[in-house]
Amino acid sequence: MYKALRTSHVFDTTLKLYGTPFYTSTKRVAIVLQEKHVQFEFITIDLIEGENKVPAFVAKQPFEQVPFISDEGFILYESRAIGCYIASKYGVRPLPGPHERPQDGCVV
Ligand SMILES: N[C@@H](CCC(=O)N[C@@H](CS)C(=O)NCC(=O)O)C(=O)O
Repeated sequence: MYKALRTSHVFDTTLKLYGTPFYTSTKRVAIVLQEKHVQFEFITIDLIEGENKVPAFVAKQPFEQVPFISDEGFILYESRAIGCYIASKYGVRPLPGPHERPQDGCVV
């Protein structure tokens, strides 16, 4: 019972990358994640099948594009902004800047 209660309060904190393999902007994000040694789950979105048009996707990414990330509930799109965020949050030497929170420095 105790274990069940505890596990029901465990949230999945793995960073998720939603993208389409072989697309440049998706690869850009994956490369930064690899370079910064960030574990992530890759969720393939089939653009040909229109998986970016379904309500569950649009609720997360209203412009219906990949890539985007979900990091502990924080959703960010635009591959260059994502790269900046990852480098700021997970880099050994974070990027310099006036922002205290990584997400504040990535507004596009
Ligand atoms: N500037 C964006 C470009 C994103 C983009 O153009 N994504 C394309 C695939 S590479 C897409 O999702 N297209 C689907 C659509 O627009 O319906 C970025 O760098 O992330």
